[in-house]
Amino acid sequence: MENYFNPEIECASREQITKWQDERLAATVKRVYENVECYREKMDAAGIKPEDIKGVKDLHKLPFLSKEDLRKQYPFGLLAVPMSDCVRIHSTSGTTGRRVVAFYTQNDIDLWEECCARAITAAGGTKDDVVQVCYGYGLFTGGAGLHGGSHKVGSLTLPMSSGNTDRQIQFMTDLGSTIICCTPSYAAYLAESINERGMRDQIKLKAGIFGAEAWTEEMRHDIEEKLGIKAFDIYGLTEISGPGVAFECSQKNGMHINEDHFIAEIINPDTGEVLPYGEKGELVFTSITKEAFPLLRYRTKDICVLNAEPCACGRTHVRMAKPMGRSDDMLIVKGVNVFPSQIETVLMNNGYPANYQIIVTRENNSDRIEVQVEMTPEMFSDSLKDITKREKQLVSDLKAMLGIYCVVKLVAPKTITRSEGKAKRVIDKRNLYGSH
Ligand code: DLL
Repeated sequence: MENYFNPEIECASREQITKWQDERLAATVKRVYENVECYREKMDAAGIKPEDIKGVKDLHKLPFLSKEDLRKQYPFGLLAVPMSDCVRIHSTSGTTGRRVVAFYTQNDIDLWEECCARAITAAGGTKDDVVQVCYGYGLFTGGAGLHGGSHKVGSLTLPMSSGNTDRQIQFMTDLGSTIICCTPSYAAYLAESINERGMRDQIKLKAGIFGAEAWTEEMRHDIEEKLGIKAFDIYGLTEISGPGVAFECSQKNGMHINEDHFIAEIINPDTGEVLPYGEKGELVFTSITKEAFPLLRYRTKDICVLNAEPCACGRTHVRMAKPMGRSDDMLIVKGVNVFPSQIETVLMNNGYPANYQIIVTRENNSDRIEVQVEMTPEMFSDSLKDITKREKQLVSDLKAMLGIYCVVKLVAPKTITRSEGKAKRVIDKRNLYGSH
C-alpha cells in the first residue's frame, strides 16, 4: 500500500493545485517586486507590472533568472525579508566561480523539511525506521534536508554526515539502519565495502534515497542488487531550497515535483521558448512559498523532461524524468554532445562497476576522449588478451552510443578515487590549454 506524508496535498486535484499555484505565484511576484530591487529592475525592464501576473498562465511573461544573476547579487541582493527574520543559510559548493548563498526563514525550513518527509515516506519510511543520513552536513543542503525530513516522519535519525566508511557500516549494523540517504556514487562505494567485508547479511537496509548527482537506471539496478534494497531518486538544488524539490514514489518512474511549492517549466535552452510536457529541455523553477529567498523562473541548467500523466501511486503532482546531467556537464567532443550518463549506461551494461573517469584533452587541434574504467577483481585476473578484447568491446559500444571514437583504458580495481559526496567523473583538460 502506498503511504503519503500529506495525502491532501500529494493527491490533490489538478484544479486545487492550479488554484494554489495561481494564488501563491501572484502573491510572490507582488512581494518580490516590492522588496527586491533586482526583480523590480528586471520586471520594469521587461515592462511587466505585478498585476500582470495573475496566475500560472502568465508565468511565461516574467524574465528568467540565471545563476549569473544570483552571483551578481551575492550575498544579500535577493533577500526578500529582513535579515533578522532569517534563521539559516546554505550554500552551493562554488567550484565554478563565486558561491551562491540561500537564506531561510523558520517557515522556509519547515516547508523544506516537509518536502523531504514526503520523499522518505514515499520510499516506505515510517516512524519505525532508522534513517542513516550520510549526505554531508554543513553548508551543503543534503544532510540538513534529509535530517529534518526524517525527524518530521518520526524516524530514528542517524546524523552521520559523509565519509568514514568503517563507522558508517558499524552504525548501520549495530543500530539496524533501514533507510540510507547519500549520493548514488557513495551508495555504490558502500555496497562494495559491505560486500568485501562479507557483511551483507548483517545489514537491515530496505531502501535508499539517492540524489545530488545524475545517475542511471543501470546504476540503480546495480546498487539495488548489491545491497538488496529499493533505490529511490531525490532531486533538488540549493537555490530552490535543497533536496526534496522532487522525489520518486513506489513506481520509480519519474520524480513528483512538490507543485504546491514549486512550479516547473521546460524551456529550449537556446531560445527560452517554453516547451510542452514530454519534450526535452532545460528545467526552470519558480518557488511560490519561500519567504527569504524566492526565485522566479530560475534556470537550473538541468536537462530533463516533464510528465503530467497520472501516476499509479495516486500522487497527482507532475513528474520529472531523471535529469540527463547538466547542460554545463555536457561535453562537446569533436563537435558531438556527450553526456557522462550515456557513458555510464554503456559501462554498466557491460558489467563494470560504477568507478570510472572521463578525461578530455586536446592534441594537435583535435579533441581526445579517454574513458578509464575499473575492472572487477574477476576481470582483472583475466589474460592480457581477454582484457584487450574487453577494451575493444567497450570502444565499439561507446562508438555506437555516442557516434565518436573514445580511447578506453581498463584499470586495476581500486585505482579510481572513491567519492563520499558528489562524484567527479569528468576531467576536461582542454581549458588549460586555452584552446576552448
Ligand atoms: O545537490 C541538493 C540535493 C542534496 C539533492 C541531496 C538531492 C539529494 P546542489 O549542491 O545545489 O544541491 O546541486 C544541485 O545537483 O541542479 C542537479 O544538477 C544535481 N542534482 C541534484 N539532484 C539530482 C538528481 C543538491 N537526483 C544540482 N539527479 C542540480 C540528477 C541531480 N542530478
